[in-house]
Amino acid sequence: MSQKRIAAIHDISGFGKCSLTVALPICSAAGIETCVVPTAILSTHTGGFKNFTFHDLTDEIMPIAEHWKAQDFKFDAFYTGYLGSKKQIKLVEKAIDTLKSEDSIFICDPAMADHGKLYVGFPKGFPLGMAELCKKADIIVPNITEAVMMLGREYVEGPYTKEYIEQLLSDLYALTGAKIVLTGVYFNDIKLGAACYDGENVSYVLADKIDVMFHGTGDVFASALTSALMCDRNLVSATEIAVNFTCESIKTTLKQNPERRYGVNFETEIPTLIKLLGLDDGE
Ligand code: PXL
Repeated sequence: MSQKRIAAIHDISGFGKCSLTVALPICSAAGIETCVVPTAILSTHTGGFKNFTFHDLTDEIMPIAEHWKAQDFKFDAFYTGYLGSKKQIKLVEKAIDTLKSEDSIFICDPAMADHGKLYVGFPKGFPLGMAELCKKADIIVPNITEAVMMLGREYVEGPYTKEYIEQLLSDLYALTGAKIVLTGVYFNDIKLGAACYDGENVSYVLADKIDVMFHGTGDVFASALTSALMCDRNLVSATEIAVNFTCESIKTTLKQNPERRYGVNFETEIPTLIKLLGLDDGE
C-alpha cells in the first residue's frame, strides 16, 4: 500500500500546542505524508495569552495551491482547522477546489469557538462563513458550540439528552450534507466523548470525563481522527481511536502540573496512538 498524503491547512501558533504544531506531528507519526499550508503565523494561540503576534498569510494560499496544482501533486485528504477570517475561508475553499480529485476527501474542523463563545477576534457572523466551508466537506468535526453557532442557535450547557444531540446531528447534516463527528458530548458527569452520524446511523464513543479543559484538545482529536481515517478505519473506529488518544493525552498532562493554555502532552502518548492504529506490529 502506498503512503497516504494529506494537506493540512491551519495556522501555526509558535507556543501553545494547537493547529499545525499538533496536526503535523500526529499525522506524520501515523505514517501519513503531511504537507502544510500555513494560513497565519502567531506567537501563541489566541486563547488566553495577551499581546500575541499575528502575521496573516491569506495571500499565500492560492499561490501555494496553484504551484502544487502545476506540479500535479495529488492528495488523499484535505484537513482544515482554525482559519483567521471569512476571506481566508473563501480562499481555502478555492484552494481545495483547485487541488481536490475525485477520490480525495475533505475533513473540516470548524475550529472557531468553545464553551458557548467564539474565539478572540472573530466577528459574530463568522460561523455562517464556516458553515459554507462545511458544506464542501465530506466529514466535519465540530464541538457543540460550533455546531449550534453554525445553525444560528443559542448554546446550552450539558449534560445533554440523546434527543438533543440527535436533533443537532440531523439538523447539521441537513445544513452541510457532511458526515459528522460531534465532540464534547456527555449525558452525565462520568463519561464524555463524541457522536458520529453518517446520515443514517448515530454512534456514541465515550470515555472518562475529566473536568479540566485544556487548549488544543479539539486539534489533537481531529488530527488523530484524520490519521485513523487515512489508515483506512471507518468513521466509528476512527472516532474511537481519536477519543482514546485524546483522553490518554489529557490524563498524562494532568499528572504533570499542567498549564491549561499550553495544551496537552500528546507527544508522550504517540506510542499509544501507534498501538491504537495497529502500526506497532508491522501491520
Ligand atoms: O484550534 C484552536 C486554535 C488554533 N489556532 C489558533 C487559536 C486556536 C484557539 O484559540 O487561537 C490561532
